[in-house]
Amino acid sequence: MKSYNVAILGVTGAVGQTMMKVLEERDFPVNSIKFLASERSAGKEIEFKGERFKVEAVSEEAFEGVDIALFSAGGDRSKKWAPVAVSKGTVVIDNSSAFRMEPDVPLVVPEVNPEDVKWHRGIIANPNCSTIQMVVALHPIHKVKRIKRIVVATYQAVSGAGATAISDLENETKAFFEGRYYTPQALPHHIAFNVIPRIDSFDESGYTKEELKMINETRKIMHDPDIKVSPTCVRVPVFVGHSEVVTIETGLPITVQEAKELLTKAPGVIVEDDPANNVYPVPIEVAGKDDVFVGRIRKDAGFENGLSMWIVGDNLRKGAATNAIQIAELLVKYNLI
Ligand code: L14
Repeated sequence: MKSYNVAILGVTGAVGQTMMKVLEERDFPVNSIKFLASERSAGKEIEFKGERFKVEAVSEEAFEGVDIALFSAGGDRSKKWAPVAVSKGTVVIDNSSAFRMEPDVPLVVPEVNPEDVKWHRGIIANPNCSTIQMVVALHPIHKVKRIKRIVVATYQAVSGAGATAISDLENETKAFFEGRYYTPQALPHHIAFNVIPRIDSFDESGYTKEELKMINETRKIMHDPDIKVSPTCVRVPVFVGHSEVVTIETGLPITVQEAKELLTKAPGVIVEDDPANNVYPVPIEVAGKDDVFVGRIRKDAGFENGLSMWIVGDNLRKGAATNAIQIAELLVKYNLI
């Protein structure tokens, strides 16, 4: 079997670490691997498949001979290094928001629009975490019943905002019980025992960039510019796992039974829905898993053809690393590398 030279940029971050784990777990055909990061992290030791590696500082030469590079080092690093990697013949799968809305960059969720990888020109964008888990669950319904409108509120884990946000939640919690106050370093407010209705920065419309990503990326991935999305993105004191309250309005009538059947058959979706026995997904139990979990499926009381549900996914896995590795697997499957 053919195997590939792989690089990970941003390997020391929360998503980079998960990318490494998922490559191992899924036994991606790796011929060689290199771990790249900023000067600051260069020299750190990393273990992959029982072997020790040293993190290298990213440079132009580092991409020589690399078939696939997985990027998760933030938008600025992606803007700087993706064109360099592409000029060396590397295919970049980029987890930042830098290229997602570029018309010549496919934005791919393998359960939804796998064929879009075929028109890549060197860069394939990995969508935003909240968007990925939502479209995995909604696309199977959209295909049959045409979704006209989506109203969504997210409950997003701190790990989406990186290592410093994770330590904010830890340190604030400890400080709280010791009667001290810990000043948040990454998030705009105290997050322990709190919720914050802001993820990423605000724009002049009053929406945050995270919310605008949910609007625009959903349309691009589902190939439907007419879908209306009303998002509110909220940070909650959870370490891993984003949850979403989602209400949809469909063009064709849909029953709860039909929705459950569509979702039970859907790739990458697990229906956990037995309210009488307190069965519905919760982030602590979804963390560490690769599927998207759906529960609380019910007829919506406020829309004519309305359906409401609760969608939970591991933001570091399906929301980032797993989706990126699945894109790499598509490149192999379609013989594109
Ligand atoms: O656009 O702070 O992929 O939780 C997703 C996670 C932006 C930040 C993206 C967070 C990011 C977000």
